[in-house]
Amino acid sequence: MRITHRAYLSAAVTHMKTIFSEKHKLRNSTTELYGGQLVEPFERPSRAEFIINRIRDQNLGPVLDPHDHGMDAIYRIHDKDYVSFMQTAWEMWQAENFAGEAIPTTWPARRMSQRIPDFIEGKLGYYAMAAETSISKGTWEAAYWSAQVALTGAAQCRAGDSGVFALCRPPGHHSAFDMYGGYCFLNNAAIAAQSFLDNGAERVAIVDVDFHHGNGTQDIFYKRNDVLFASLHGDPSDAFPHFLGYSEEQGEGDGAGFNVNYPMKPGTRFHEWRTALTDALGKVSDFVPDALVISLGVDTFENDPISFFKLQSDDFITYGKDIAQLQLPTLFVMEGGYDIDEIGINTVNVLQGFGGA
Ligand code: Q9C
Ligand code: ZN
Repeated sequence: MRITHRAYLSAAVTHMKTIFSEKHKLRNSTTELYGGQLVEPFERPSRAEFIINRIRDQNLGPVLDPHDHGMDAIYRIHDKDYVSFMQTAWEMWQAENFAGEAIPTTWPARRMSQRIPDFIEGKLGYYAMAAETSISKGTWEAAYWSAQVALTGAAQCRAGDSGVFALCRPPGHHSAFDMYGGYCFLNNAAIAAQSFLDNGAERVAIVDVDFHHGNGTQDIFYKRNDVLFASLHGDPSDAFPHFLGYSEEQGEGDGAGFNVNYPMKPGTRFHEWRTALTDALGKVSDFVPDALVISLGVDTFENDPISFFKLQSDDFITYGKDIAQLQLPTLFVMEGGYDIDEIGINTVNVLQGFGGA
């Protein structure tokens, strides 16, 4: 028998399951429109590799492949015509023999027609909420499996796990009913939340701790009272997605009061951020949900290359513990985080904090 001392050396064993698919690698576009140039995308395959490696090094728990839950759960959140567009956009773009990846250039702006054009350039502008996100070969397949990772995580929670990590890539929270952008194509957290409701939950809370406002998730549930959405993020006046995420956006109709935004200014440190989190978690507790979904972005980190909060690595452990205090079945769904060197440490710190490590 071979004896290894790995288990003794590892800092913590929390036995949280991770759902992960190698299919994320199919999302490997080579261009992002940034600062007037085409650069290597910040949202790149190595992000997921650093996270999964850290999970394995720390013996967080078993890593499971997703089950295929099919298209129905996706259509519960997304428009069928939008999904068809996503499935065929790269083929349509290629048919035009353009040299580069698919990037929109024209939008249905104020006082223009909202009809969906036939030509691919027009369709891209219609369905995109931002232009940094190039579509390329494999984008749809990766997005599909990312949603299946979230759905499988939700199924594990329903089966009785108190905390599960859905290592989704590409991320999802900027994607709405019929919109992509901000590196997102399908809203994994929203799809998972809806799957809880469709399998017996009466209420689900989503807390979005990614640096960016979860505009897609907010929009999807804005008029509903069965999903409480709370988001902590860079003030849209200063940060992407620029056009949603203000504190006065509190929900509409049945959803009035069930949307809560905490925009914060450049340089925000953990103490202030945690005050907002405490307030959000209090609202979650009052809502008495059957399950909690955390849109987990670690781009709040002080060294993140595209964000402006100042959280430090230990702070991620602290807020993981804060979330655990709610004692709700909790699904963590991976969103953003672009300081590749620390992304594994910061992400797993949240999960270990939650697990009591
Ligand atoms: N000057 C997620 O974190 N562009 N998406 C930012 C910064 C888009 C972030 C430009 C950022 C999208 C899932
Ligand atoms: Zn983000």
